[in-house]
This record gives sequence, structure tokens and C-alpha cells, in this order.
Amino acid sequence: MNIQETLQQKLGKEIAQASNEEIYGALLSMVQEMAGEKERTDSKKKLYYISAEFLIGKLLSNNMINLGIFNEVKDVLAQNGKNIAEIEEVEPEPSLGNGGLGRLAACFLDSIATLGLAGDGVGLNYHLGLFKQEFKNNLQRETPNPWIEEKSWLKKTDVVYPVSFKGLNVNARMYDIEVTGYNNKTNKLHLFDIDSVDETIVEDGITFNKEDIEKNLTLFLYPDDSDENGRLLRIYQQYFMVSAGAQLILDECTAKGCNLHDLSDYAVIQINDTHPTMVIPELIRLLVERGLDMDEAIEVVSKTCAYTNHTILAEALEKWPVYYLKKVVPQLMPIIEVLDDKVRRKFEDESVSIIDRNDTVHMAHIDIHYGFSVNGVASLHTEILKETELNNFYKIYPEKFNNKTNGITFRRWLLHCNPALTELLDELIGEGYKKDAAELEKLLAFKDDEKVLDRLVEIKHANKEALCKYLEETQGVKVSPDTIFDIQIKRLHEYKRQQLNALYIIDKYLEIKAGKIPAAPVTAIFGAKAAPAYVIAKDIIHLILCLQEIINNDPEVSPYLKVVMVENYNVTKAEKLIPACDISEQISLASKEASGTGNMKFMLNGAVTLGTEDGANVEIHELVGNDNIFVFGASSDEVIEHYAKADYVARDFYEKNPAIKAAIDFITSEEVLKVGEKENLERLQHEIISKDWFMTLLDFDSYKEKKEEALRAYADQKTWAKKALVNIAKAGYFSSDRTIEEYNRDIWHL
Ligand code: CRA
Repeated sequence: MNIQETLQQKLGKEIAQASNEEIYGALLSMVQEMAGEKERTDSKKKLYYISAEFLIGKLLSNNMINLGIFNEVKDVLAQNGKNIAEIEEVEPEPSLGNGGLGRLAACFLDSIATLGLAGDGVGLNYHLGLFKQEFKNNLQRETPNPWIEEKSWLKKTDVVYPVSFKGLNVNARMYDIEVTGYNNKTNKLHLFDIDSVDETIVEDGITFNKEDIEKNLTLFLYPDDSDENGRLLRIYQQYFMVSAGAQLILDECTAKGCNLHDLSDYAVIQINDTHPTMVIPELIRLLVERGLDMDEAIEVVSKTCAYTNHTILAEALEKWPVYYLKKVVPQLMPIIEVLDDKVRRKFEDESVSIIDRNDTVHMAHIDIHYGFSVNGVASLHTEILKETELNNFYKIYPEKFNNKTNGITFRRWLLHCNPALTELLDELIGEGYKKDAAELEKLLAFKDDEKVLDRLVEIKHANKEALCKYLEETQGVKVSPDTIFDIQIKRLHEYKRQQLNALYIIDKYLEIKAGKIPAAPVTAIFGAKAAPAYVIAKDIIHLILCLQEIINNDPEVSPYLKVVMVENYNVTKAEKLIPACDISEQISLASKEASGTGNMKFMLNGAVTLGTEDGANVEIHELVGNDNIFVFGASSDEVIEHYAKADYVARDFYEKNPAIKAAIDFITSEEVLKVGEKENLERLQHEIISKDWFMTLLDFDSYKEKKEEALRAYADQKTWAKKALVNIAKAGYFSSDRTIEEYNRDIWHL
């Protein structure tokens, strides 16, 4: 049966007569069947990528691309008067992740399957996701983000594992999502869930009874941990995930002939940041239960587990009080004590112990001592781990440390989200780059080809028009595609410094008000969710929303400057924003952004980076050269020195720099107070002047100077297009296929 016939049969009517919802349902079932019929990857040894987040995005189009049927389906639909883009809109986006860490996991699953490697994901099935962001009165409000519908990509399985908490036994049921490789075999994403979860216990935004574990366990990703019950719930979730995951791994391995002593010949477990760390003591516990002695169990597990560190922010490195673990998973504590004891016998250095003198368990320390590999996610990040953050561990285990610079899947971040650019590339350099991203360099041959440069400009403009239409339809904001699209989209965090961008916008506003008209009009676009309990992050969103209201409604200013904060930023929105971007804002305080992956997506789609020498920006800079990136700000060495000497004083900048003072004073000016909340704005202002932990003001001048330079450079469209071309051509290095090949070569050995 061809696609037309299959769809008609599923619909029970002509395609032309069906609604978009019906067609989506039929396509979903067709694609699921096709994926199910594909061969599964298979090998003696298998990777388990275990992660609290998998930010997979909508799956229909990507699966169709990977199965090689996208264009045919699109054409069949078009012949029947239907539009694939409208059908894509029907699909809800799975809300299973927060930011880069979760999106990275999703890109990795795509690449693992594409390279034909046997590797499954293991995570949790959060019914209400992270949260849905709504703006009201210029403030962020959180509501549940349900995404599981009757017809969904999730397949309920009969696989159920018992999980025991103190005084509570539950069952973990496995749900599967097919992971299709691009023209290759398939893998699975296993998501564990509890049958008794009850969405109706959520009331008033996203609050719910945090103690009712049987009903709340898989409701939300990262439930509010500002109180003790919230933190305990996170431990319940983490243990539920790893205990079920560990049982699955042992089952699958024994089915293949593993005798448990040789577990590491059958499985390698990649621990994605510290959330799944308890898989180490849990596996040890299960192995001892199945007959291994403790020392051997520890050795076996250590040969099986590898750890990826995604952050150097001290507050993000998880530490759990012994007392919490005793309350939730007392069965793990004796094992963790043995692990700690072994460390203490071997090393005198208190700083590498697992349980510290305050009776707190350092999860990352378990991973480093009892895993065989520790990797950072960009060169600079790994160097900082080795030289400063984890230096005491590096001195003990230099051989464990390695770098794996992050990557992104080009299937989603080019083929799917930017079909016009993909078509141009196919025409100019052939399709080889789709399997070997390094071939994108062939594009450099067209660097001085005026016609090609013109086409790049046209494609960008068309993508900007599409975004304008989308923003108007979804949020009612009107912006012009003939302005420079300057975009900062990422989770809201002080270290990422959305507040620096906001201060620049205020400065610009004040200049325009004073009669200094900018050379080129700019549209500053933001997208960011703030963690519900992160007060200052929410204040920064508030400020940006206030600026949006003031500036866009000011006829003196809005012809030259507009501000748009995209509501509920997610993967789907990223796919529309990134292809339309001119300037990619990557302005974190140097040393703080482990890698960033948005920076790579923008580059691949021909945006030029305005950034600090941080995370993977450093590698982007090396690849594209000085002419094709705008770099500013203090270096990571300088920043690390400021922290060491504690000599950064925000107030000095405020008092001595009139532009900075004017911008900060504006936060609580009459204009802003008219549209904003005094308490929030004053708190933010005070934070910036008296603390500014991430040194916004240190880089203000150099940021402004570089940004102005970038805006001036944009005026010459030919040279700008050349910069865009070089960025696209050099992006091949950031394919997650390359990253996964390195993981496999150095860590997994599949
Ligand atoms: N926020 C880092 O901050 C990095 C991703 C993926 C992060 C990013 O710089 O690109 O991981 N870290 O490696 C993180 O979540 C817990 O730490 C991120 O997503």
C-alpha cells in the first residue's frame, strides 16, 4: 500500500474530507507502525543513557524525515489540499525537559540510532511536564503542561518493576517511545511511570500535596524544591527512575547471557548529570541481592557507569542530607557508607569524600569515584573542571577525565526547521553532509558567489517573515522582518545574563529618547522560562515584559527598537525562532556556561554569534575566525580571578559609569512603575547594584561596544551574508553524530 492508500484506510475517508486532527492521528499511527517494523539495533553490549530529562520536541515530522517519507507525505497531503505545517501544529510537544541538558539527551538519542548503535534512553514519564508559562500583568505564571493524549507516541508495555521506598512499595510501569535513526535502525526511549498518578490533585497553578507520593510521583519534572517536602519528592523521583532502570538493565543483560560478573561486557550506563547518580548504589544493592559480594559488586558497577558533568555552578551540584536519604531510601545508606568509607581509607583529602562532616552526600563524588569516566561538555568546561572545580579529583584520577564537546542533530535543527536552507545546500554541495556533517565545509567554495549570498539573504528574510506571522498570530505582537532579529532564547538564569541584554535595551531606549537615532532598527527577542522558585529570574522576566510594553507602545522609539518576549518558550518555538535569527546572543559570564547548544543551532542556521569566550562559544570562535563572530567581555581566567580575590564590586560600576547608572535607575523609574510591580523591580535593582554575582556590570561597556559593531556590520548585507555562510559551513563539527562517535570511541566501546 502506498502512503495515500494507507492514510485513507486509517481515516476511513478521503484525505480531503478529514480534519487536521484526524490526519495527525492517522499519520501518527502509520509512522508508529513503520517505526515498529524497522529493525532494532542489536549488539552484545548496549548503552543506557539515563537522564531526568529528554526534551524530545514534537516527533511526527522528525520521524517522517528519519524514515525517509517526509517529502512524500507532504506531497500527498498537498495534493489533497492539506498543509503539513498545519498538521504539525496539532501535535502537542512532550514536556519532558527543562533546557540544554534535556535537549542534548534528545539529540543524542537521534544520533545514537542514526549511527546504528544499540543505545536506549531511560527516564520518567512526567504527565504535566515542567510547567506551561503564561504571562499576566507582565509576570510569569505557571500552569500544568499536560501533553499525553489518547493517541500519543507512548506505548504502554507490560514491563513492571517493584520499587521500594521506606514504608511504601510501588510499581514502575515502562512506557516506550520509538527512536528512529535517520535511514537506519531504531532504539527506544523507556519512560517509567506509576499507575496511580492523579492529575486532579493539582490546584491553583502548579501546587499539589507534595507528600502524596503515589499520586504525585510522576506529575512534574523538577517539582518546586524550595521546601523539604519538595526536595524529598525529588529523591523519590530519582530513586524510582534508577531502581526501575537498574532492574531493566539487569533483566536485559541476563537475557543475553550475562552472568552479572561480566555486566560491563553487556552494558554501559551514561549518567546524565547527577540526577541519576543513585543508580550506582542501587545497582550495587541489586547485585549483592543476586549473589555477588560487596567488593565485587562495587567493582562491576564502577566498570559499567560513566558520568557527564554539565555544570560548574556549585549550587547545581546536587547534595542530599543523609537524613533525607534515610527517610526515603534507607536501603541505600549502608551502601553509600561503604562507598564513603573506601574513599576515606584511600585518600586523606576531606574534599573528595562522599559524605561530608555535615552529613551531606555529594552525588557527583559518587559518580567520580565509582564511575570509570568523567566528561565535560566543551573544551573550556572540561579544562575548568580539571584545573579548578574538580581539581582534587583530577589529581587522583587524571585518566578518567575527558572532553566531549556537545552537538546537535542536524535532522531537527536544519533539515526539519529550515527546509529552504536545506534545499539550497542540497543544490550547492549535494546531500552528503546529511550523513557526514563535515561536508558542510564544501559551502566555503561559494563564499564570494554573489548569487549564493543573495539566496542566503532571501532565505533568512523569508524565515523572518514566517516568524513575524507566527508572533502576530500567537501573541499579537507586530514586528517587521526588515529589522535586525537579535535573539536570546534559553532558560532564564542570572549567569546567562538576560539582564545584561535588558540593560542594553534600556540604554538604547534612553539614547533614542535623547534623539540619538540608531543606524538600523532592531527587534530584540527573548524566550525563557524561570524556575518557579527562582525569584530574581522571575524579576528579570518581569523587567523584560515591562520594557516590551513601554517600548513597543512608544511611537518615538518603536520604529527603531522593539522587544518581544515569547511566551512558553519550548522546542517548537525554537524551531521557528532559530532559522529567523540574525544575531545570536550568547552572553553568559565567561566560565559559567558549560557549553550551550543553542549557540550551535543558531550558527548552523546562519546567525552570527555575539558572545563571550565561554562554553562552546570558544570553539565556535576558533572555527569561524575573528571576522565571523563578535566576541566581548572578560575572559574566564579574569572572572575566576575576580571570584578568587572577591574584588568585583558592582556598586563601583554603578557609581562611576553614568550610562550604567542611568540604565539601572530606569528600572524603578516612573515609566516602568506604571506598568510593573514596585516590589519586584526594586528587588532586581537592588540585586544588581549590591550583589550582581554574575558580574553583569563588568561586561556592560564591552557588550555595548561589540553589539554596536555587529549592528553596523549588518548594514553591509553582502559581507554579513558571507559571515552567515562561513558559520553554516563550519557548523559540521557541532553535529551530535560527531559527539556520539567520540563517546562511543572513548567511553562506550559498543
Ligand atoms: N543548563 C549547561 O548549563 C549545556 C547543557 C548540556 C547545562 C549548558 O551549558 O549546554 O547542560 N547544564 O550539556 C545543566 O543542566 C545541570 O546542568 C544546561 O542545560
